[in-house]
Amino acid sequence: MTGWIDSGYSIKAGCVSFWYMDDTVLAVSVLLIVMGVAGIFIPFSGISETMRPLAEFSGFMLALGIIMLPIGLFRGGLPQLSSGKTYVLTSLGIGLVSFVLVSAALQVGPFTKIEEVGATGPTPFNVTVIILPGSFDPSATETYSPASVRVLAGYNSTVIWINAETVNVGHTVTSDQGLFDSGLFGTNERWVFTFARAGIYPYHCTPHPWMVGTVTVFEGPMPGAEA
Ligand SMILES: [Cu+2]
Repeated sequence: MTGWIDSGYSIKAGCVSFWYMDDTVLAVSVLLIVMGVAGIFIPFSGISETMRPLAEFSGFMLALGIIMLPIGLFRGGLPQLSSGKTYVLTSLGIGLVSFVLVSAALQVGPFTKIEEVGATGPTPFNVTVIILPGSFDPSATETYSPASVRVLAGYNSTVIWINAETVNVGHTVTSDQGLFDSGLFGTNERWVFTFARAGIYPYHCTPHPWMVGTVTVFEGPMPGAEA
């Protein structure tokens, strides 16, 4: 035999060819399997999130390739292998097909539903308050922006203050009730604070008392949460 992909002759130059392949079907099936595996592996490995919607289609390609593979391999008849090799190959084939079918039926492994990947609950996000340029000016009407934020404890109760001054000026986020104090943070710097309990938290800037804001924290069920 001259190579693995070698069809048409069962006896060539006195050498019995073990494989009776259909080159085209075999090539297409291998291509489908490679594309299917890649299409499943890449999204779920985290390399590329944008390919995730392709995963289910890739699973279909993989299954089609697995079905076509034996058709391509054994078109001219079953390979003349020793009983031991035939047993191993048959077992591997049945095992692979069973794994794919069972995992597809159970919706596990590479066939996990796309919407079930990642966090199951609502995704927490942060609230940002910008300290506007010119806040250091006593005549400034807008300083903390927005001046009043309403958050839900444990859901979006982490607040980020960003000093967006265009000149070098330090500001603070200081609780009127003495509950928290950022200390001075400069231009383009930020301060982060997470509120754990419900309440109304007025705050101000220590060197610029005209700068005032309020964080109102609520407690309750998370939006979209069950029970
Ligand atoms: Cu200030």
